[in-house]
Amino acid sequence: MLLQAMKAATLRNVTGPKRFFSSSARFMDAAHKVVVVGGGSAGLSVSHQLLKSGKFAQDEIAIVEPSPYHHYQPGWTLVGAGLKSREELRRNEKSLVDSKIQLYEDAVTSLAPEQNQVVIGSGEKISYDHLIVASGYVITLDGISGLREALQDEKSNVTSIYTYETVDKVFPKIDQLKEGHAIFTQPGSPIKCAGAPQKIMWLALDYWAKQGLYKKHDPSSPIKIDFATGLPVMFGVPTYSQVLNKLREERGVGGLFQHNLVAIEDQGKTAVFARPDGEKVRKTFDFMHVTPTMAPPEFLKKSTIANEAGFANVDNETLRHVKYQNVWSLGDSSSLPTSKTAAAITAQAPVLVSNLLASLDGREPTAKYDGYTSCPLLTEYGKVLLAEFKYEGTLKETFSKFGINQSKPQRAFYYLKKDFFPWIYYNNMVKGTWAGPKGFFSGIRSFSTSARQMRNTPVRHPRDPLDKNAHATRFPLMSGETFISRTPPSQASSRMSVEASDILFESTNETVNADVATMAPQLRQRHRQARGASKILDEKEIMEVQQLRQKDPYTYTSGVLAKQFGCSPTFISIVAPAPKEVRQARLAETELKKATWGMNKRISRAQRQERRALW
Ligand code: FAD
Ligand code: UQ1
Repeated sequence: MLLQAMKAATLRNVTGPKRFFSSSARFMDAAHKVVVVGGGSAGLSVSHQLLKSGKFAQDEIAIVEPSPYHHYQPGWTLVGAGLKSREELRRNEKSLVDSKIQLYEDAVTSLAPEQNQVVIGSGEKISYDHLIVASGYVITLDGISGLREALQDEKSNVTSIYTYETVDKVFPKIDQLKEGHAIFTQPGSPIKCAGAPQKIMWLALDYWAKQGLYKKHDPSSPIKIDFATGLPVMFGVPTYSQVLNKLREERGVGGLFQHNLVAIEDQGKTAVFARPDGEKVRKTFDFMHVTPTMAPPEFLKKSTIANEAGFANVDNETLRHVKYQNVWSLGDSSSLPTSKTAAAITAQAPVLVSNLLASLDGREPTAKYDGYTSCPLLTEYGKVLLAEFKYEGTLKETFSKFGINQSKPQRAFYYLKKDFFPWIYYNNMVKGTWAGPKGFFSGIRSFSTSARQMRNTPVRHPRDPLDKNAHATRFPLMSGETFISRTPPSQASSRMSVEASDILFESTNETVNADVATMAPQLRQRHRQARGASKILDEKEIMEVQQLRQKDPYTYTSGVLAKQFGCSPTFISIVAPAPKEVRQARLAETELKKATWGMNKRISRAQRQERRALW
C-alpha cells in the first residue's frame, strides 16, 4: 500500500510538511488548508491571491493539476489569425506555481465533500479545510458527430481554434482557401469566450478580402462566408449584438441563426445543422471553422457539488457553494451565470479570496461578484470592439467614462488584446497581482469592488515629495488644508549659498537672453533644443507632413514628424492635427495605463492634482 502510494504520488515535494507517516510507516492522507482543483487561469490566480494574503504557511495551499502545460487560451484566436504561435503562449505549469504552494501533478477523480476530501488519480485522498473548484471546461469533441475524425484528418478542411492540437492548423487552412464556401459555427449551448467563434471569422474575412478573394455583396466573390450559430443572435448582449449584426450585413456575411451544427458528413464536406423545430439543414463547404460543444469535467458532473448542468453550484455573488460552506468555485466550471472568460476571473478571484478569508476568520462572506465579464471582439486586423458587461447583460465598460465608444471597434483595444493582455496575464494575472479593469494589486489585505469604493482598501500614505522638502514654505489655510510652496529650481532660493547660485546661473559662450540665463541648467538645455527645432516649414513640406500623418497617424506622431522636419511638435499638431479616432485611441491607451496604476501612484497623482488646483 505504501509502495503503491509513493510510486503513484507525483508530488513535486513528496516530503511536504502536510504529508504524514505514522510510526508504523503506514501512509497517511495529505491535508491542506485550501485545495484548489485545476491550475488554469482561475486556479492559479486564486491560489496566488490567497498566498499573497500572508495567511498561509508553506504547503497550506495545494493545487491539483494533471497537465504539464498551462496555455494562454485567449491568445488562440491570434494563433488562428497567424499573429502568434501556440508555443509562445504556453508555459510549464510547474514554473507558474509558487514554491510555497504544493502542486499535485495528477487529476482529481472524485469529490467527497461530506468527508472534506478529494481523490486523485493515484487513489490518494487529500483532505482540505476549504475546497476551490477551478477545473474549467472540457471540450467535448464527440458532441458533434464526425467532428473528432474531421479534425484529425489532415486533408479535411475542418479546423478549430478551441484546442491546442488543432489551433496551429487554422491559419494554414485559411491561407490555403482561394475559393468556395466558408462556414464558421457556434453551438447553441454555453461555451467559453462566446465571442471567439466570430472573432476568427472576422479575421479570416479581412485576410481574404485583402487578397481580393472576398468581395462583399459581389456575386463574383471567389469566397462566400456564412456564420452558422445555434443562437438567435450574434452576441448575448443586445447593444453589442446589434453592432455585430450590422457589421455582418455590411460585410455581406450570411447569417444562419438557430442553426446548430450536429454532424459533419460526406468525408468532411457536408455540415448538418439542427433547427429548433427538429428540421435538419445540410450545407456543403470548402472550409469550416467549428466551435465544439463544451461541458464541465466528469468528476465534477457526477459529484454532489454539481448543479443539474454539472457545474459547481455556487452562489452568484459570494461564490460559495449553496450547500457546502467550505466549498467555493470560480471560472469556467462554476455555475456563475455569466459569459465564461479569463477577464471574468479577474473580478471573481478577489471576491472568492475575500470571502474565503472571512470564512476562515469565522466571519460571514460579504464581498460580492457582480457578474463582470469581458470579450475583446476582434472585428478585423487592427480593430477590437471591447464588450464588457455584468449580470443580465448590463454594460460595465471601463473606458466609456472617458468618452470612448466601446461598441465601436477601436485600434487601441486591438493592442490591448494582442500585446497587453498576454503580457499582463503571465506577468501578473496568474501570479495573483492583476485585478483586470481595476489594475494591479500587490496583496489582498482588503477588498474593494470598484474604484469608487477605495475606502474599503487600507489607507496608505506614500511619501509626498513636498512633505519633507527643506526649501518648502507651509501656509496653513482656513479650510484646514496646507498650501506648500517651494521655490522653483530656476529661482535663487533664500537658502541658497552664493557658490551654488553661481553654478546654477553659470554663463556660457553663447549669447543667451536674460530669461534663459535664469533657467535651471536642465530647462535651459530643453529650451535651446526647442529653439533649435523651430524651423518654419514651406508649403511643400507642410503637404508632406499632412500626407504622412494621413497615411499612418500612429507611426507619424507629432514628435516623430517634428524630429524629421526640424520643427516643433506644436507646429505639427497645428498644420496636421491627428484624426479624432487617433486622439481617442491615445486617450484609451492613457486611460488604460491609469487603470494599471498601483495604489501609491494613484494617491501621489491625486495629491499632485490637488496641489495644481490650489496653485
Ligand atoms: P482553464 O483555464 O481551462 O483551466 C482548467 C484547469 O483545470 C486546466 O488546467 C485543466 O487541466 C484542469 N483540470 C481539468 N480537469 C481536472 C481534474 N480532473 N483535476 C484537476 N485539474 C483538472 N477569455 C478572455 O478573457 N478573453 C478572451 O479574449 C478569450 N478568448 C478565448 C479564446 C479561445 C479560443 C478560448 C479557448 C478561450 C478564450 N477565453 C478568453 C476564455 C478563457 O481562456 C477561459 O475562460 C479561462 O481560461 C477559464 O479559466 P479556468 O481556470 O476556469 O479554466
Ligand atoms: C483582462 O484583464 C484580461 O486578462 C489579462 C484579458 O485577457 C484574457 C481580457 O481579455 C480582458 C478584457 C481583461 C479585462 C481588463 C481590462 C483592462 C478591460
